[in-house]
Amino acid sequence: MSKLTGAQILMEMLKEEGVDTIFGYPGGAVIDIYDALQKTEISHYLVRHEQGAVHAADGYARASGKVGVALVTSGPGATNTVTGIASAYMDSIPMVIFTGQVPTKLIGNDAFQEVDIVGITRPCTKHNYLVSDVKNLARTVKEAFHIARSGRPGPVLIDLPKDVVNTTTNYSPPGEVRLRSYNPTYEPNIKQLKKVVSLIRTARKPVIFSGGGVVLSKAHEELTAFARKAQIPVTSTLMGLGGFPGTDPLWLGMLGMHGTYRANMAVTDCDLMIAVGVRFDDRVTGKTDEFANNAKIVQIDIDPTSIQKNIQVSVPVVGDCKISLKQLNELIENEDYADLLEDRQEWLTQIDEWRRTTPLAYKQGEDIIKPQYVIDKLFELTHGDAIITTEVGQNQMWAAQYYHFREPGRFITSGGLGVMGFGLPAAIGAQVGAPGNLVVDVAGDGSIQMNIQEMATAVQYNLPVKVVILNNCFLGMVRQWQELFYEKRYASTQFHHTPDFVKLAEAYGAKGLRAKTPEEVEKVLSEGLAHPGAVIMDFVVEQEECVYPMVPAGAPIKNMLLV
Ligand SMILES: Cc1ncc(C[n+]2csc(CCOP(=O)(O)OP(=O)(O)O)c2C)c(N)n1
Repeated sequence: MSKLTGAQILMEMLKEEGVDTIFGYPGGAVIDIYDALQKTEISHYLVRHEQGAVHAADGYARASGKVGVALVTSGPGATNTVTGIASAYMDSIPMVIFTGQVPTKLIGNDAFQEVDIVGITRPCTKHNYLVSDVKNLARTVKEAFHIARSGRPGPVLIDLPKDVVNTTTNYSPPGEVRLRSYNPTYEPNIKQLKKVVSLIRTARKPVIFSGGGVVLSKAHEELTAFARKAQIPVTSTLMGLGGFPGTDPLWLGMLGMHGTYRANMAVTDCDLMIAVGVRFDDRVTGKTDEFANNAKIVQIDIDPTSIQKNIQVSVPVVGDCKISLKQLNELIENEDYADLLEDRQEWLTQIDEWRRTTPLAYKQGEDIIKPQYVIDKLFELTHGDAIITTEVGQNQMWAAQYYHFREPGRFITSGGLGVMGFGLPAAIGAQVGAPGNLVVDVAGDGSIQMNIQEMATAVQYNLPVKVVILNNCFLGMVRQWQELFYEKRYASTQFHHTPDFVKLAEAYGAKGLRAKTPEEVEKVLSEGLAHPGAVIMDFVVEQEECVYPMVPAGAPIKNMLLV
């Protein structure tokens, strides 16, 4: 057993947990931690705002499959992380956030840069800790990583008072974590799965509804095999994109407020819904009384508290998505579904008809760039191989609708909280977590200005992230609501001044490009994507374009506005 300071113990534990990357921002309360960190092999990325550190850790976690780690100081450093933590919590992203804290004897005294970050983040972390004794530090770190990555993943925060970090104590690595009240169920109940198999046999109009849980548990291969074997069409949430190939004939497109016509109609009409790794968010269900109300609903999820929370289900299955789908595949392997596939033909034909009725149509004229066209071209030029992060608003929906994701970890978006300013720092994290990949942030001119300062981080670390701004001079998504539901009263959604993004890119040391006409789109994209460093591409697009289809908030999802 050796004697180490709290800061040194923290470094030992980070190594033990396999951490090689941290995103952070220093301050007085964490200066000793930074001093210890400097002496390790762990890479630290100095961001320009603590919110950026947490979104970067989020993007890193999603692109790499590892736990994202952020380190910030006390007080304002800590409060600046809250949006990022809440976003990761809503999207179930594994993350550990270390915050500095004033010395234990000053806690509660309104000391300089003191804030009760444990209290503030209690409702938006999976768990959080204030370490008040250095002897508990190693075990706390071990538990935090275990909780963050196991079961339904999520962010865990550890608050570290300055004296705890400075005090010396005996250190030996803690053993296995055992938490009495926390034992996630990974293995599904086989009887429940057998019920699912028999429901598939009797169903005439089945649908699979896949969510972020499929992406997080990397169950995409199992899901694809399952859907193909049972010939069941698949739709997904925004977070579920990439869990099933967006180019497969069984793919219905996304469900919900901006879902495709065929997905929303199929779910309204289905007689069996197999929901995997979803929580039935209101953006997806619309009016819950009319959501798949002719269907038997199966819900497979690792988190028992999300089952039955918003929607009544017939067959609950608590378990890991990947393990559950693997077992379902084994069960249906022995089923003879040949006759059943014939019965399905009518359903699949109906879906094909819906597919033809209303595709995501738009007309690219000669003068003004349509935002959808930019994403179409981006998909074409990258062959669908890029990692796409998004900001929030119309840009996010167009990215979801027109970039056809084939694999998990390729669409990184703030799904649950919907944070403008997420995309650029998340792109930085994704680029670090999946080096060698092309990473593109699809942005609006509003959102990009929320964390634009992170361009400096990208340039400092030679991270070749590409930003595609769909520049409509509006807070487009809010303007769209005002157009459709407030008789075009555009209250505070128009920007009367926008910076010159090309010059801004150059000021940060990045490359800046602009396209003003449809014929410039491909040229700018090709040049920007091929550039070896960070780039901002500013696309001056149709100002009053809307995202369609659209289901008005709270309406049944079959009530779509189509144009
Ligand atoms: C931090 C934050 N503030 C406000 C909102 C509300 N909001 C949602 S979409 C949107 C407009 C986004 O505008 P822009 O980034 O320009 O993208 P566009 O919709 O035009 O593509 C706003 C203000 C939000 N989601 N996040």
